[in-house]
Amino acid sequence: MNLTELNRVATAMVVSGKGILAADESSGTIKKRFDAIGVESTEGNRRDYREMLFRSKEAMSQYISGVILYDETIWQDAKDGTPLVKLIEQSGAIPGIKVDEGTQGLPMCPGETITVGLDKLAERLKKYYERGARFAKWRAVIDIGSGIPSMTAISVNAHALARYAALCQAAQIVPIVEPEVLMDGDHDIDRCYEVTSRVLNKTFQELRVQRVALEGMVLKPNMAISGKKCPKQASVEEVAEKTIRLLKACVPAAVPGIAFLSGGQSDEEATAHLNAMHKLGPLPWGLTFSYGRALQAAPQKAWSGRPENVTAGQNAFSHRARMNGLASKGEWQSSLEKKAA
Ligand code: 5MM
Repeated sequence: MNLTELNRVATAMVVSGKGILAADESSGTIKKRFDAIGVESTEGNRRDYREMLFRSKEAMSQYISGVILYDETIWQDAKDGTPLVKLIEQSGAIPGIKVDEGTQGLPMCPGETITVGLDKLAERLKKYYERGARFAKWRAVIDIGSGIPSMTAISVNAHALARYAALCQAAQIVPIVEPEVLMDGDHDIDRCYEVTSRVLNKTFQELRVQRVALEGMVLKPNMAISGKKCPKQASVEEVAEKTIRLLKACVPAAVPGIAFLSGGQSDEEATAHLNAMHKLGPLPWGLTFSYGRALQAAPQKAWSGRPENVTAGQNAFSHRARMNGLASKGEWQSSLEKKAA
């Protein structure tokens, strides 16, 4: 393992002014997104959509540091025969790959899941590296509800995240470690804080036990935020203050960067929260976005599967990428959104 190189890639992934495009929707998830805009989820349509994003010159060259791909996408070619991975590289962004294989019910723990995909992972990583991937992603899912999460779910998911991260580093691939505490319930921000704190502490404990080099990884956490169904929604300032307090308490400064998931926040909320956190600096790590829905909802709607809408889709993507790029420096203002509308 070349730790200097892993650290170089991890640092580039979280460089100020840029962030990561999470375009790694599995076939089931992209179908849901396409259903919402009335587009059939065929292999060709999935390729055309992602090619549109990766050919968005402004977004990709100025605001996107890396792209997380799904297995199907990393092997796909653009319409003109150029591998999609090459389009990403040519834009200056780093290609990455989601390597988990989704979740399964966790035995003895009703309502909880374990993320799977460790079998043959070393072999898969080797092929992904040869294809151009320089980082990977694995997402653990922790739900908050009555009596959950159990320590069992937190513990086994942290163990799997660390197993994955160690395998990635051995294959010279930077692991994005994503322990997502879902924001689906009616819990308040303090409950999210408490659960996320337990999850992060356990995750870093496992990472240390399994000798993962913290300098060669990126953390992808949720923010400390109210559950979607909570009657009392925390303000932007409260989310920012509690998230930074939480991360400072749990994430060692040796980690080069943190790139948030959006988790179901609206586009503008996700941007406003990241921006507000940067007002609380200086921070010990790079802090940016690794959004899926909060970057793609607008371009998906603008595109709607029509070739004549490609430019509109690219403009919508470039706008969101620029807004989040500014937020990653604390330079975003809501008036910039209104001007664009
Ligand atoms: C883009 O969505 C990713 C893939 O999800 P599935 O494996 O469930 O299809 C997802 O892991 C994503 O990378 C993160 O959750 C962040 O995306 P959001 O939409 O929460 O910003």
